[in-house]
Amino acid sequence: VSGCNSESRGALVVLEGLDRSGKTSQSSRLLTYLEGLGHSVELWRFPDRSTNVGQMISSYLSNKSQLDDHTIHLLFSANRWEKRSLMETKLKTGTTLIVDRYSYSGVAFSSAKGLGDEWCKAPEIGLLAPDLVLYLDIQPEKAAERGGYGDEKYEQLEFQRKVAQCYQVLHDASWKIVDACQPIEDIEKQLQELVLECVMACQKGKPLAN
Ligand code: T5A
Ligand code: NA
Repeated sequence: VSGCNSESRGALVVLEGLDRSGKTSQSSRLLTYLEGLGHSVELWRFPDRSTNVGQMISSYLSNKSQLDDHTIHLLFSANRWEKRSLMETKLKTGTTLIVDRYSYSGVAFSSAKGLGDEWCKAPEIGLLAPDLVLYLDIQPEKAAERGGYGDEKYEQLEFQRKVAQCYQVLHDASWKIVDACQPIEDIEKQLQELVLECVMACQKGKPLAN
């Protein structure tokens, strides 16, 4: 692990927000930025559609299969659990992970369907806690205008309005809320500062939490 002493660990940085809020665009910019500074860094995303569980999720999202709301919730969670130990290894050996969606998506999208908050949170207990959550804040109406929604399950304005409300009660101390309606480069600059500060704190020994 280049340039790191054995004590220093990577940071777990999560991007959250509504569909079309700009998470994927900003995640790849952050990757380029940190790589440019010589950090060991990887870009991850959930759902991870490459696994068997991920393929079931992908089929559901593209309306090729139907699943009970509880079942799909547990599959999204299982998809994070199947990556947990690799995630811990990467972080402990000094690699920073930029993660496009995580547990907050899991809870916000399922509670927007009417499942209970506590029930939604339960299977997330024991996953690694992010060091920083970057919430890309956009009005559902504005997001819907961007490049148009595709055919995926949740890409509907009425549903995204509910998701936005559900996200609002999930904030915790790890969250930074960024206005996602600014120009891409302005958002990029703000995220760079927040992430760099977080990466430094983790290198200096901020403990990894569940
Ligand atoms: N889900 C996910 C659950 O229900 N439970 C879970 O546990 C998890 C993990 C997965 C779906 O599954 C749900 C949530 C989702 O509905 P996904 O594969 O992550 O979805 O796809 P989306 O989040 O929908 O990804 P999108 O590609 O729609 O949105 P992004 O990544 O937020 O946005 P991005 O960067 O692709 O940008 C969208 C468009 O906007 C433009 C871009 O160029 C692009 O055209 N754009 C901007 N335009 C103007 N100004 C800016 N600042 C812009 N930034 C980007
Ligand atoms: Na995306």
